[in-house]
Order: sequence, then structure tokens, then C-alpha cells
Amino acid sequence: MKKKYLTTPIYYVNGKPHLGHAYTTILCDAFKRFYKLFGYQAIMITGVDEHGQKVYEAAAEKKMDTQAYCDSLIPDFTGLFEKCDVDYDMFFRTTDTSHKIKVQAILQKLYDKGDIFKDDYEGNYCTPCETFFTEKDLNDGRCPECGRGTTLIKEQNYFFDMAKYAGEYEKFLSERDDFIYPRFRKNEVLGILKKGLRPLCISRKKEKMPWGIELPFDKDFVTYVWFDALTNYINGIGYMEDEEKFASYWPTAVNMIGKDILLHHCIYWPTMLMAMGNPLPKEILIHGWWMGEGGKKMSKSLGNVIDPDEIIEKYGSSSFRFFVLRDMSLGHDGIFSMESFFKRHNVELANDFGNLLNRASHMIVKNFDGKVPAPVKKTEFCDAFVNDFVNVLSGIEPLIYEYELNKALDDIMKLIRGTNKYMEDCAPWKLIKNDRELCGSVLYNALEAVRITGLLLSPVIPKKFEEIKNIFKGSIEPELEFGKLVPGREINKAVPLFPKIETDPKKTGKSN
Ligand code: ME8
Repeated sequence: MKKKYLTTPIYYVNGKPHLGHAYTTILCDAFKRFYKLFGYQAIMITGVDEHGQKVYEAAAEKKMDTQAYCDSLIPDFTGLFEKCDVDYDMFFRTTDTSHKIKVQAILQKLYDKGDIFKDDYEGNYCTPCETFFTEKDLNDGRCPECGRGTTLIKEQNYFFDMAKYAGEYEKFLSERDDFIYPRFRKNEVLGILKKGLRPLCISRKKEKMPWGIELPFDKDFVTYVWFDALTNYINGIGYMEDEEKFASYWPTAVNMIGKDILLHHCIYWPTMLMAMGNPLPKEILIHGWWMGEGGKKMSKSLGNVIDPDEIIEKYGSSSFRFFVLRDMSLGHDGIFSMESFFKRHNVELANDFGNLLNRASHMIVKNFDGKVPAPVKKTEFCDAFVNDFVNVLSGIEPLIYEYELNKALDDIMKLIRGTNKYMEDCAPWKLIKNDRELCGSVLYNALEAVRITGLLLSPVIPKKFEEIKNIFKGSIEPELEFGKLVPGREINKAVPLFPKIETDPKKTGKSN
């Protein structure tokens, strides 16, 4: 069986998870489910990044032991992912002993090879970004990434010689157009390589920042949080533990990240893997940011922060997942507005998909004793409908492999709307009076479209898909091929799955 390994970033536990964390994790879960639908053995891991100054300071602020502080936040992350219907195969924690042992073995290997060396260091550290910058990198003395202040650090430190692998990596990139998605990001990475790579500082003096994994060759230091965190991707799939699993999954890996951590994943990570002698992941997928209304970055002070918990509580996980996957053009920034959320739900789920689910099943239950009629009568019009449907359907799987999620969802909605139009044009509610055979054939085609579009949407709305299965008495033919619905099998009437959300203040009784 073909394999696929998908990862999310591991998130800092310096506060509760937010919309951005929910988004990448849902995205990764949806792709895992698409791959499974297309016959792959697909697994995903997510988790948390527990070391580093930011977490250390957050715990100190709460006057808590750092490990106890991390432990206390884990249920917030696992709880949110559960609410988002994420089916992860592993929840990774960087404070697990087996991870720490592997990180130390990697550090020792690179040290023994001469790829890690000690030197004087002077640089500016941005704690929120957990990233070192030179004086030249800064904007008016502030972090070039987040604009916040940095701290000058002067100490002896250990360095990883990234430049040693820059040439090999540049050659790799020049031969692999599909390594970084979206493709335009490759130029950004080549630009960084062209400027030349400096050695990467990979240690912190323990007396200043003790919260990390100790360097195996110098116990006065802990390793830099990114050197520890990035290795979760290989450590979580059997590196140095289950070599067979590692060898079969790792080359299929897709590391999914937000654009904020491009440097770490597209420069540090590939050069680290090359130094270790490991293959690179198959792809790195970089998505944009969710912004608040007005296109501003979400922030508590602007009052435009979206709480995924609250939306799921009110409107359900499927509508939330559908919106974030449908509305964000993958690779670009998106604006989260409640108005667009209501529109997507009401127009596409409640109206288009909801109507399709109801009509076909209700007519079959009422007029054909709840048994799927056989498509015995064919008209040119029915053939044209089936041909168009099959044409669009055949393009969806390749779109997913290309990460064209938006186009794929556009096409699924096209199939749904096309079937609604076919029903309106054929009017089976009139045909039942004078051409029962043709009516049965139209209803067969419509229910077959329900089955296939239901399957295609199942990675996006997995919870509602379980309810869609009830129409098919709990078991649905799994083939993504038109005509596999078995005539004569019994079905149930659909119950309303996507009630319209009332947004008119006069009807909801709310003032806004
Ligand atoms: O960077 N829109 O963790 P982190 C979309 N621990 N996605 C967003 C987002 C937004 N507004 N804000 C955050 C770290 N994200 C490191 C990662 S991996 C080896 C170590 C998502 O808690 C997006 O995936 O800051 C982004 O890359 C990630 O959260 C950053 O999470």
C-alpha cells in the first residue's frame, strides 16, 4: 500500500492554542483523510514544543515549575484538536525521554563529524520568535519578523556549520521544483541561500536559560529550541528506533507549516538532515496567515481574535472545518470574518448540499419503498449529466496531490450544484406520475451523486459524514466511481444536517 506521512509544526506551550494552531492541524488532518480516501496508508503527527526561553519565561511568570506548566496546558491542545475532529496518530512532546535521547545522539554525531564547533558569539535574540539575528538583520534594532525588541547575547556558544551543506542543498532545490509549495516560495529560499549562510548558534548557556536538552559533549549548555524541535518529524516516525518504519514513511513526508517559520524549515532543517545523512522530506507546504477583519493580524488588543472553541460550540466542527479549508486560498493569507463564515455555511452547506441530501432520499423513501431504484431508463440528458459528473470527478484526486485544495473544493461544489440543477431540469416529482422508470433512473443518479460528493467531502466534514452515512443505513459503497451504488439496497430519509444559521438581527432578537 502507498504510504504518506504528514506533520504539523509542534506548537509552543506558552499559552492556550488559537485559530492558527487549529487551522494547520485541521489542514493536515484533512489531507491525511484525503490520502486515505485515495487508498494510501496515511499517518499524521502533531504535538507541542516545550523547551526554549519563551515557555521558560511563561512558566516563571505564573510562578510554576516549567514542566508542570507545560503539563497543565496539554489538555488545551489535545482538547481543541479533539473538538476539531482531528484524527492524529501521535501527539509529540519534546520533553519525552526517548526524544531527548535521540536529540543528544544527533548532536553527538554532528559534533564528532566536526559539523558542530564552539566559538564566541554576539547576536540579538528574539524570544517570541526564538530566533537569533545579527545587527544587520534588525529593523531599527527590532526583530525583522515580529517587530518586537531583541536581547543582545554575548557568550561562548556552539554552532552548526550550515554553510557546509548550502551548495548541496542549492543543487537539490534547482533539480526539485516540487519540494516547496507554493512554488513561489522557492525563490525566497534561494534568495536566502544566495546571501550566504552563517553558522547557526545551537546552544544556550545553562546558567542563563536552563530549560532545554543538555548538550551531550558539554553539560554547561542546553541545545537551542529549534535544533531540538525540528527533529520531532523524524523522531516521531521511528528514527533510530524502528528503521523499517522510518525508511518507508520518512521519504513520503510533507511538513506543513505557516509562512512565519519558513527560514527554520527551508534552511535549518534541510541542512541539518543533510548533515545527519538523512533524506529530505518529500515536500514542505507553507500556508499563509489567518488575519482578523480588516486584514489586520489577529491580536487581543485589536479585539479581532477568533476563538475556534466558541465557533465550534455554537455552529459545530464541520461548518468550522469547511470554512477554514474552503475560504483560505492555500498558500496565501485569508481573512476570517463571521459574515463569510455564515455565507459559506448557509449557501454551500445548508442550501446546496443540504438540498441535494434531502431531495433524492426523500423521494426514494416515499415512492420506491426506500429501495434504491435501478437506473434502467437512459435519456441523452441523463447520459450528459453522468458524463459531465465523471469528467469533473476524475480531476479531483490529482488536484489534491497538487495541494490545489481550493480548486478541488470548487469542483466538489460544482458537482453538487450540477446535480441540483439536473434534478430541477428532470423534475422527478413530475415524472413519478407518468414515467416511473425514468424517475427511478434520475433518482439513482442523484443519490449516486450524494454518495460520491459525501465521500469527497468526508475529509473536510468527517463528523457530518458519519450522519450522511445514515442515509445509506450506516455503510456506504467506498468507490469513487460513478455507478457503484447498488440498486435495490435500502436507504433512510436524510434528516436536516445543516440547519440555516439565522443572521437577521430582527429574527435572532440580537442587537447586532
Ligand atoms: O513556531 N494563521 O510554534 P507556534 C495561520 N514551536 N496559522 C497560524 C497563525 C495564523 N494567524 N498563527 C500561528 C512554533 N499559526 C514552533 C514550531 S516546528 C518544529 C516548531 C500556525 O506555536 C502556523 O502553522 O508559534 C505556524 O507556523 C504555527 O502555528 C506556529 O506555531
